[in-house]
Amino acid sequence: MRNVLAILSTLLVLAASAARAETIVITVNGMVCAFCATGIEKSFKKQTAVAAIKVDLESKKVTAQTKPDVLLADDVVTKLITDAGYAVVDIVRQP
Ligand SMILES: [Cu+2]
Repeated sequence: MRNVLAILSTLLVLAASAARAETIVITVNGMVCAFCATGIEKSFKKQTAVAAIKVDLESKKVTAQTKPDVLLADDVVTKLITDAGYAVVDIVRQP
């Protein structure tokens, strides 16, 4: 019984420490055309943490999907957008 409890608690700790993939929704000001979208997509795709990237000009939203166990920090996201010439309005993370 003691062994079972030990195994169960180990499993719980492992599950809690494994970082899941995240969806990061970034609201961006200044994107107006397909070239803006492509430029942003390219700079995000260069990041090893990014699994997928989608730019929606109408809603001004850039949606980045991260890989599991890697972090794409807010300051990195902000730098990618500002270096491309646009302004970050908001960053929302979804599990
Ligand atoms: Cu443009």
